[in-house]
Amino acid sequence: MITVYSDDHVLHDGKAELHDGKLVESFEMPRRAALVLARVREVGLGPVVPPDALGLDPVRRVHADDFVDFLGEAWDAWVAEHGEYDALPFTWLAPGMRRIRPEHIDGQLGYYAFDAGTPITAGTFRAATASAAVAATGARLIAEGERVAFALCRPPGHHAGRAFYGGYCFFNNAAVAAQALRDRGAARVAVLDIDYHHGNGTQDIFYDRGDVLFVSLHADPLHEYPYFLGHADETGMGAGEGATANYPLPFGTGFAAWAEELDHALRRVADFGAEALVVSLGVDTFKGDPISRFTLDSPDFVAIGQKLAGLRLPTLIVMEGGYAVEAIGLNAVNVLQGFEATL
Ligand code: SP5
Ligand code: ZN
Repeated sequence: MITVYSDDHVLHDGKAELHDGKLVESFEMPRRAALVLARVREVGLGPVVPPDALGLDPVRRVHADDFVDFLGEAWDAWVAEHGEYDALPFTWLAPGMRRIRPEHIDGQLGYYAFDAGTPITAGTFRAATASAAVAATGARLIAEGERVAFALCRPPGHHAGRAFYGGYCFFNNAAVAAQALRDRGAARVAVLDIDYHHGNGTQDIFYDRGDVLFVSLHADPLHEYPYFLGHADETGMGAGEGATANYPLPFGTGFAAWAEELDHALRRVADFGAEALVVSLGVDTFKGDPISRFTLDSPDFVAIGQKLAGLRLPTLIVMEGGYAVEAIGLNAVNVLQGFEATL
């Protein structure tokens, strides 16, 4: 299996996030991708290739121009106002306020962000652009005939919507890949999101589209971040009616119950008639994850890979979350090895 990877991810290195009322060290850190890459090499998964030089073209296919431009300019605007310390928003729109884009950077951060856990740093824009290119390059490999590929994206993407960022995500790598597959001729594409958290950004991007199915298994938003999307009654709108499916699950969900829901989700993907599959792979469903409350164990990730391969679709696996850093390489690559063993 080919892995697409860029060293540029290290340029995004947030210092802190607001967590339980305190500013704590960011859970999302460069070591995550380094350890996944190290495990890819350790098991001899296959070649590791750099992304194509794509710039922002694949990003602009799924994100609003003003949002992309904002991320490109935010760091300089922030530094001019406050100096070289990570940019975090402190205020947001409440209902009844007006969605007019502020001219001050502090207001713009609240306008485009939806949490206080996603710092913008000096290299964030370059890292996020490279991460999206990793996903788009993976999509090209699939479109050119690879049965499966791994996009080792960092920063992750599934919380980033058409015109918002948050949840450690800036550009939506999985959405970029799904759109790239559409643009390269796949009539119908499915995105299956198995990160612990709901992929609210991906759902936002494809909610009114019938050509891209979004299916997600995640902790129930009544109890877990991102709280305001991911309920079972969200099924799409307009041309996209019926092309979104959410499977919210309770705290404490273990592999047996989780896998049963995965089987339902896989059936949805098969019934949709997708020509290609994008998997948003978060391994924050792991029992040792510091911010999550499912109890999957490392060998379970092999079984997940086997189940994914059972769809027999050209598949791009895109890295999302996973914060038990010492186990992230084992868990993520277990999925890839399980997939490959089933080919
Ligand atoms: C890509 C991805 O996995 N993003 C996740 C972002 C989660 N950020 C907020 C986490 C809040 C966790 N709250 C746990 C409360 C424990 N006391
Ligand atoms: Zn997550």
